[in-house]
Amino acid sequence: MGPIPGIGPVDPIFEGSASVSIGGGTSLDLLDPNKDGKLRLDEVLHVTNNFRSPQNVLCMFDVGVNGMFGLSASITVLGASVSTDDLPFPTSFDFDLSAKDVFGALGVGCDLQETPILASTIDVDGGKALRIHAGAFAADRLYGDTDDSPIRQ
Ligand SMILES: [Ca+2]
Repeated sequence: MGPIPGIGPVDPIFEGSASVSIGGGTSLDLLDPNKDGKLRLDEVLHVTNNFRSPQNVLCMFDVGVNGMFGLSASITVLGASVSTDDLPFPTSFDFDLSAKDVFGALGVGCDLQETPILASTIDVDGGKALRIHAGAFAADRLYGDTDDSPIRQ
């Protein structure tokens, strides 16, 4: 309030403000063990232990929800102010819950072995040969970085 002629500036008797904020979202992610952007049958077989643990298919999908709620208010009466910031408990919170968290709590093991498979044996002309999982066979590593492109400086 501005000054009143003959009296001067006057403080407001009552002043208040309040705001509420609510937000949230969902997410869906598909497990890509070697993070090459493609889901291969070998990766599905590995995650499910050759389908001996079919429940591990649940580990391939990561569904999540998150949200937040916040409340903020302040009141000033005759120069005395009270605000939600003065309260002894939080007035805002957020949460983030994923299917992996739920499955983990339920005992479904989603801790997958992520050791790269660096080489494998193959049959060649009636014998065995060692194939290094590099270059065109990099995807056979299943886990770890499969990008064999040259490092650019
Ligand atoms: Ca992949």
